[in-house]
Amino acid sequence: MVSANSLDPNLTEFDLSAYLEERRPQVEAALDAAVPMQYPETLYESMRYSLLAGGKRLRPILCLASCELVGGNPAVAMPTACALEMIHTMSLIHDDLPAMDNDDYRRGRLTNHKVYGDDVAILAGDALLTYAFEHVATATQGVPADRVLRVIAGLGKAVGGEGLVGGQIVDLASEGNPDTTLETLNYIHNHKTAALLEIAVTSGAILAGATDDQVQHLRDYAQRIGLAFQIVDDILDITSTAETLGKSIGKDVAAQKATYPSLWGLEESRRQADKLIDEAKAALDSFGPASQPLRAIADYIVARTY
Ligand code: GRG
Repeated sequence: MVSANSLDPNLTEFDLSAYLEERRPQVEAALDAAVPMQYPETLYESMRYSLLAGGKRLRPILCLASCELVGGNPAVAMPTACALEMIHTMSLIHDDLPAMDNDDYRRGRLTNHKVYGDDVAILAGDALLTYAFEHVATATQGVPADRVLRVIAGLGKAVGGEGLVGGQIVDLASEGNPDTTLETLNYIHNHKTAALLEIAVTSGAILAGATDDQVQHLRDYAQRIGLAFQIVDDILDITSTAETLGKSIGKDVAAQKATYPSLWGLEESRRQADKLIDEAKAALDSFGPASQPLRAIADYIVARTY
């Protein structure tokens, strides 16, 4: 159990494990149904290999939680939740390619290109990325079209040159440069990691008809958990094991990549992550007790071990 509201000890405890145990199978089933096996089998097998390989499903769960937070039925956000996981998965497939991070393991199993080859892995990523947008546009039901358009535009921005792709290219350019500044490191992770978490949180609320004010509070929350998530990722790359994480560890040091612990040390990195999580939860104050799931997820982000 985690304390749902660190600012108000009178709020009841929130059982995040039970919440995640309820949500994750819903997301798994929706993903399985959204990308069924079909011709050409090699392509769909490769897409499903990575999409249905587990993972925390954090982005879809954040999207469903923010939809519910502003009074929406989470079912209307499920196609967007699935699209977020499709985009996240494709970014992992491409990130693991020999031309990028060259990783052999992800989510506890061989990486996509190790099983299907680079050519198929690139195409599986492309197909997941494009289908994500199609899926939001065609499968979202019972939501005014202008909200769906806002979500599609937001996803495009989060993924392209002003989002994941922009962050990745600066990351690649910084490899081997131990003098990378904090400003550049923040640019990389605000784009590579926080941008997708931001649209995950705001999209669910937009679909449910959130006000601009509510969306802004959620954006403030998401940007902070996004950076905290990456700081913890960097810490775990040093302190955890490949077995626990399901992927190679210590690669940042080997590639001479600047990380938060390399700039700040482990203790200060933990302190900064905790501070961001406190700020993220404070951004939810105006939502009251309904924000318990998002508060608990923020706590989970710093407490997680994988
Ligand atoms: C998006 C068009 C497009 C291309 C890809 C390769 C690339 C451009 C971007 C890299 C993005 C990337 C891999 C960022 C790292 C984000 C991150 C912290 C991933 C780990 O997320 P978890 O821990 O993973 O939520 P699970 O497996 O639990 O889902």
